[in-house]
Amino acid sequence: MKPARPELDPLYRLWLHPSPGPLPGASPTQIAEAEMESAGRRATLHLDPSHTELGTDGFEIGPGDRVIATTEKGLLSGTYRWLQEEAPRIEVPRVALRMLQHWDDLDGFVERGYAGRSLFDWSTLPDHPDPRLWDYARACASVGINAICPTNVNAAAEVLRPAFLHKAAALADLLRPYGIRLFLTARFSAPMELDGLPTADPLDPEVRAWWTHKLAEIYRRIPDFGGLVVKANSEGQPGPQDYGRTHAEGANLLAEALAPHGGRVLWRAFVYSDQPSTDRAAQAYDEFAPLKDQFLPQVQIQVKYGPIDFQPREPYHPLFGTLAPSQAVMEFQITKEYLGFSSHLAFLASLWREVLAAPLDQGAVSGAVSGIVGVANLGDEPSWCGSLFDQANWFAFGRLSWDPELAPASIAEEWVRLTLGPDPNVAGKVTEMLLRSHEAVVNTMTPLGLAHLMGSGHHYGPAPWADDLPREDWNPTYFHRADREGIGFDRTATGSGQLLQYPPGWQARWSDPATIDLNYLLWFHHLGWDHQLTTGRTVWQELVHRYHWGCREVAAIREIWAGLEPFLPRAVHQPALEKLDIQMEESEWWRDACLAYFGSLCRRAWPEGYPQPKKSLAEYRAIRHEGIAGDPAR
Ligand code: GCW
Repeated sequence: MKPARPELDPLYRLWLHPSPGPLPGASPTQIAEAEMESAGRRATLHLDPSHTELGTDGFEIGPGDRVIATTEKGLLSGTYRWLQEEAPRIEVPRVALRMLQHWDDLDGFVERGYAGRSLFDWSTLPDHPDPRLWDYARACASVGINAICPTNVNAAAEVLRPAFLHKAAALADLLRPYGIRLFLTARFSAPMELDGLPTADPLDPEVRAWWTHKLAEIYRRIPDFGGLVVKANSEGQPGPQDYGRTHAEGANLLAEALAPHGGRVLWRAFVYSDQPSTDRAAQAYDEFAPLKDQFLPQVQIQVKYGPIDFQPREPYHPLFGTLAPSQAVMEFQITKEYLGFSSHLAFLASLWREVLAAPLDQGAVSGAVSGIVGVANLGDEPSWCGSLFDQANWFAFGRLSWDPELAPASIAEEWVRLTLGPDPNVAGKVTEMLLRSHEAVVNTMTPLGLAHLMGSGHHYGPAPWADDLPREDWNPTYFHRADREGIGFDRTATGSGQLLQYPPGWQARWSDPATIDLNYLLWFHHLGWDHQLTTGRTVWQELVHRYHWGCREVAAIREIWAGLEPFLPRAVHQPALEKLDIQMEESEWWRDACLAYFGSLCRRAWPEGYPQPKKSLAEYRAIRHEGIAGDPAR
């Protein structure tokens, strides 16, 4: 059920001034005027094509409240930014493609969604778009997002049917004046499913002709269509390997069909073999690195930030910096599938900056990373994101994809000021909460470089003991490799060798357990429980310490928020406090369940000063959950 009047909820407004509402048919300049009108402030807008240094998306905010840009789209971006911060400056995006991808099924279910059902109600399109879509477009545009894909990468072939394209064209028309281009997901077997072709083999002439015609049809309806997003030969999706062809042959099939129209294909590199024999973290690199010279220029390879799967912390994916001359796009997950859904506070700019550091170090975000995409955390709940603090992640995603050098602290400060106001009693404290939050979540779930300890399938809650899934590399036990003697995944040269996929400088940083940043310790190394760390504790003691530290942090963050009650409207303060209460409970559950389990394996003395788990391991193992939000096995 859709909330009747979501706009009446105080969280609906996001970081923005009041909305001017739907503006069908308005030009970007008219939208900018309407936005200023509704904010009650006015700048003068100057379209000046001679300012080529601003590109098509950038702008200058000049003294005397002047916004200057070479395009209307640039003027609108500049207006939104001027409304956020008036100080004179020039802003030009560092990354060309800044895209939200929704994992929304056509029936409204949001895969890994924790904020209700899809914002895209296709039954009302093309004629009666939900007025909320204009507010969605302005929120995206206000943080520099310039592309969206509203359909799930686990794609339905129906997305490419004429009747659906007619609806999609209406959405593209609505988004266009906001400077946002529409992409769609393509199911690789669509020629067979939609038109009965006997094959989807990328080298088959009939298949090639099918895609050529399909793309021509799309561009007739949507002249500025962005392109296609494809998940192929990954987790059961069809793809070129079904016909003995490579990912490059598959991607190039679509690239050729898109080329005459100027579109692009975002081809995902989230692949792992059906018969796991090698380290799962190594597989995407093994598959894609040898193909790097074979992709057509219209292909952008979309790579998750880390080599496994959106874990609370991962080292950056070694495909970044490796794929040239092909282009890489970095994929973030704004929805917190592995970071506590919408009930935990985890400000993700901290995580994203960590994984952007390597490409930034190489001095070339635009070379190593030609685009940044984020899996949206949006749904039809009045708060859009499921909670106040998850709004900060949507904001941070936009800001960081515009400028990957921005410091998490400045993004946090900006969001807090725009969302909660400048009250000095509030601003600094909430900024501090955001900045401490990611590390807290990492430590309550997967400290010391552990990964993928979540409950199977729905990924809710801890299940480090789970070992019964059909694939070895879906099981937490595969990832942590703990037994009586030790814990961790040896990815060094003596182990899986995955570390050798990184450039020498990073190998040096991570190859020695004595010098590695402890945050990546058990990601790359398998160590005995009694191995001594630089902290003065053994591996076992450090694990206990970090789980407890994480929970203390969550408690401290909750306390800060509780203390802000007098300064914030109840309707804003109370729901967020309730979420923090859930986080507190779940963090303790995570800590105690994981320590009960690891403790049962290692059988070492319980470190002094740390309370033992509240329940027995058997009790934690007996906890079952069904009907969890966002679970595709619903
Ligand atoms: O993280 C995993 C999710 C799947 C998702 C997949 C992917 C869309 O559990 O739900 O499928 O990643 O990124 O393709």
